[in-house]
Amino acid sequence: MSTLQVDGERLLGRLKALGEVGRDAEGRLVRLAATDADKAGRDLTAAWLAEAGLEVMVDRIGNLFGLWRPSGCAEQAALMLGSHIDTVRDGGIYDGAYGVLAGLEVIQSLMAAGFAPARPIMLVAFTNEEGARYAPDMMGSLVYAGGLAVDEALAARGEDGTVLGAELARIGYAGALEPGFVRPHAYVELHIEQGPVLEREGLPIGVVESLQGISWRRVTFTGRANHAGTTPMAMRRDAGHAAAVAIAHLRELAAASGPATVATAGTLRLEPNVINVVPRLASFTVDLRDPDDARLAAAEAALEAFLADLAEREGLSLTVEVLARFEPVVFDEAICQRIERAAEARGLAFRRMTSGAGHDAQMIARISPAAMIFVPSQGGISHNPREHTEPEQLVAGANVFLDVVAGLVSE
Ligand code: HGY
Ligand code: MN
Ligand code: MN
Ligand code: MN
Repeated sequence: MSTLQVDGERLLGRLKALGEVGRDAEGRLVRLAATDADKAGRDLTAAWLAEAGLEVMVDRIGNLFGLWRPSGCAEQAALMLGSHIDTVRDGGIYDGAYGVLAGLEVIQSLMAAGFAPARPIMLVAFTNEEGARYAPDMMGSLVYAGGLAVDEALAARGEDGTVLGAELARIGYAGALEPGFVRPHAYVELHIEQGPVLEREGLPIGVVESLQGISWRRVTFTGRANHAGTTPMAMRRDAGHAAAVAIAHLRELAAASGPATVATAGTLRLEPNVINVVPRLASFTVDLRDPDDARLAAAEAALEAFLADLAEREGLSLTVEVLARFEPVVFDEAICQRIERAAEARGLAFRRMTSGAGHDAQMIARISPAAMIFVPSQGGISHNPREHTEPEQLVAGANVFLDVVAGLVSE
């Protein structure tokens, strides 16, 4: 049994404090990437990193780093711990923030225990993991892993008409470091499950060995605005109607694809969006996911065919923009076994699992061995203010994280 322990009170206190940063007038947590709310969250996190004695750095895509490089480190390649502190609109306080703050807690607990790591430890809060303001999601880690050119990412335009690069400069987080400046020795991410499995099986720890494929599209139908009262139904070119038919079809498309396929239309915009005008334009997003890449590709093809046929039948024009496409990822078996041993040593039951949610680990797995640790989500709820994990579960996860990190920097 490990003698190392995190300071649970400090971790839970910081989670609560960061969870209060970025509340809107209705009290909703909205820390979208590169907004003033994100800046406030970054500033608080950076202050904690500095207080802990870490070297604080920012790269060109705004990834925020805290580096612990004790003198005499035999190795150069750092162990990387990470996640994100941006949130969705009206999100919970644990998604992302838990992994970043537990990473800081692990480093400070190792320092307090007089631990001498053989290699540096680099903590990172990646920019725009959620993709709620700029697509694609997991953007900061994707750029860091070389999957997206930094200048292309900085040019990303949000639905609000802003450009990421200008916003990062405005909030003071447009760093000079080239992303990817350190190739990690390994990467470990601690995260809430955001799903129902661990709670349903009464397990405190999830050993995340894989992550499903993700595909995001923006679909736009364009028809003709017309009077709601004078235009006979057969004469309409109603973009809103087509969007409704397409969104309603997603359930059938997912069912036809396979038991694990999920499909979501999370955003919808009508123009001119007036009660007595037939919509000229309808723009909505489709988020498709499946653990099997071939099945995901087949579902994407089925969606595109359905949309084209619908546009034809309705006399509408159609544009489909692919916003993100990430293949399923298999994480590092050796790190997964370390997580299992650490959970066992603390008497914590666990199971192997795949992640339904996207995470920064899926990007960093492109450049280094990576794996994740999950803790339960109450009711499987996330991306929702009711997101919750019990304090003792949060601390247990952080202690397993501590043991895995201690093991990875001991040789
Ligand atoms: O979409 C996702 O799964 C991630 O939270 N960005
Ligand atoms: Mn997350
Ligand atoms: Mn999320
Ligand atoms: Mn995520």
